[in-house]
Amino acid sequence: MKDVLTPYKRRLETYLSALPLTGAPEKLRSAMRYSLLSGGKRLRGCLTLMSCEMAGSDSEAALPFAAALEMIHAYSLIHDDLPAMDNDTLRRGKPTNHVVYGEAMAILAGDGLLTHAFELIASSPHPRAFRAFGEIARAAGVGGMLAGQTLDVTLEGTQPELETVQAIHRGKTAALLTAPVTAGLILGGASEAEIEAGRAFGCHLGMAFQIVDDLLDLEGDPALMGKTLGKDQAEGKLTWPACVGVPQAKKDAEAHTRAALDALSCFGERAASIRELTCAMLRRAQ
Ligand code: GRG
Repeated sequence: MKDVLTPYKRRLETYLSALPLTGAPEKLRSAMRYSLLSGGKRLRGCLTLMSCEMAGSDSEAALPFAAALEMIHAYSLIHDDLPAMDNDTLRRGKPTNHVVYGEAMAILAGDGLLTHAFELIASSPHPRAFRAFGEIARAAGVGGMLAGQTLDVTLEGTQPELETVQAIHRGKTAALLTAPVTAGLILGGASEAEIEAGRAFGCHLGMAFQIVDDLLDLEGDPALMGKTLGKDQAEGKLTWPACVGVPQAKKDAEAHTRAALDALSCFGERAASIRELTCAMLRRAQ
């Protein structure tokens, strides 16, 4: 996964570290930068750039959108780690935002990253910026990531049903892995049929990604994952393996990966890097 992501990740890291976060008081700026620049695979940002290129365009103008998706992702992780949510103290191998800056500042840092993401893309002069903006806002919003998270926190401890877990994974995870693809394709000038193929791809990729995440919580290496593992089971989280068992969950992750690859067929050779990434994501250990 590292090899295919490295050139995109490098450009993204440079762009993110140089963001001025204009107007933010020093404490808020520091808390925002702490989580934004704490590593991570940068999948959402890289997928934005790669999808723009898959549409046949240069990805430079997609950089603010890639950065915005990483900012929204960082916000979701900060809030997800809060005592009122998952109450985690370790993320990407480092103390979580609220452990370092306190709960109030962590909430503000999350809010700051979310709103600044939209400030950033609102200033893009790209002719299709507004449509890409909509894709990202819907994915992060009440019918996307927040819907999944709401089900996740309200149904914790209930009997796992596959349909419910599907809805949680689709909202909580797949939405924010689909938006980079559709936004990148829109910015790159893809056709409507290609954008819809990208949507199907992103949705299957996101499902496979979260099923693997559920499996890693059971079988992964905490040092590689950089967070406390085993909490899903202990806290009665509605996960894929809790519903269907570990062997079937592995088969389902493979099936979603195959469906994701199939959805890319209309892109031919232009999808070579994204295909490689998709296969690597199934085998990931972190
Ligand atoms: C608004 C109060 C409030 C909270 C929002 C929306 C939300 C809380 C949380 C989102 C849910 C969430 C964190 C889903 C998990 C998705 C997931 C598997 C994240 C980890 O992604 P990776 O592995 O992380 O790409 P890295 O560290 O590599 O960036």
